[in-house]
Amino acid sequence: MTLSPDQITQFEDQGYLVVPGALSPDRLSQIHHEYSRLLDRLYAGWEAEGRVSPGAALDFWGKLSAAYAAGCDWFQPMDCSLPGGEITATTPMHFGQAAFDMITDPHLLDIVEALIGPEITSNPIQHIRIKPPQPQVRADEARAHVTTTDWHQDRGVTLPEADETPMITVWLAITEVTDESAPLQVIPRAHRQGLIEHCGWAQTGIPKALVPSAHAVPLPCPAGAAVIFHPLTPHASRPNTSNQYRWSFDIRYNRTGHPTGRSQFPSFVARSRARPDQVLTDADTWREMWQTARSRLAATDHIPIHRWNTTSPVCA
Ligand SMILES: O=C(O)CCC(=O)C(=O)O
Ligand SMILES: [Fe+2]
Repeated sequence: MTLSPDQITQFEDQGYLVVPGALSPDRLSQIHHEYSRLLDRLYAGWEAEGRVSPGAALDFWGKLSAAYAAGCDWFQPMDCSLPGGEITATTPMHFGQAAFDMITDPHLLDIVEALIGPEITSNPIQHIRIKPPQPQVRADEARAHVTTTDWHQDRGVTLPEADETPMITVWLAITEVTDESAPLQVIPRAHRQGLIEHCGWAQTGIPKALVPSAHAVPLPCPAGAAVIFHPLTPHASRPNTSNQYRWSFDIRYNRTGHPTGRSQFPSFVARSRARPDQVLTDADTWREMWQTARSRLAATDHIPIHRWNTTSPVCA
């Protein structure tokens, strides 16, 4: 699957593009299977510790809900990244075969190639997001991976060294996303206006006064769709007012040889015409790269993941 000239023009003009069917039904079922097995293992551990009631009768969603209500965190153990905050030698994370196969899916890479060329690095800024129906979300929940996401540009969550890096975000709907189930929303064409000031609040975000949110467009989409957007496109997510979970991944790619903006985390070459021998094809190596980074980062001072603070007048 590659992009048509019209799709490329839409991306360049509007700063985003929705591509239904970017992930095949097989790919989606591999993801469901891998993460169900992972959650089964996590849940069995919490059950053994007496923190949750027996889960034998619960499906994936039932286990997520029961664990969340019991205060057991599944987000970080399922995330394909280390946290932006404190990292220890045992911070949980997940780098499995299905996640690797999704990131290196040739159909996705064809789409990416149409936008940034054939020398493609898998950028380490990547997350799973699993958003429960809003009434289940704790009032003090601030993580943009579990509750609503504040307005931001992805360039606002990378370090300035990557400001010139050709890079795109690929947001992938694993479940169907409706108008009610926390669709991503974007501001078309705003990527042409450059980097907007952000504040380093609980979530890194653009102050309300600087977001032209009257122009926001929600992007409901079927499972398997990709929303591709420019690093300067302001985006946010709506609350999940449906009674279904909303599950997505957001992964990023940059042109090889340019800074990723989070160099303390490992990146890898996902495609190369110039140096095909450099392409990583092995999920185990990918996992080991993150384990090595975790050991190194657990032993060093915290490295900030963005440039903002809260002392700017716009953050007041
Ligand atoms: O899915 C969300 O809530 C936000 C996603 C996001 O910020 C991103 O994909 O860059
Ligand atoms: Fe984002």
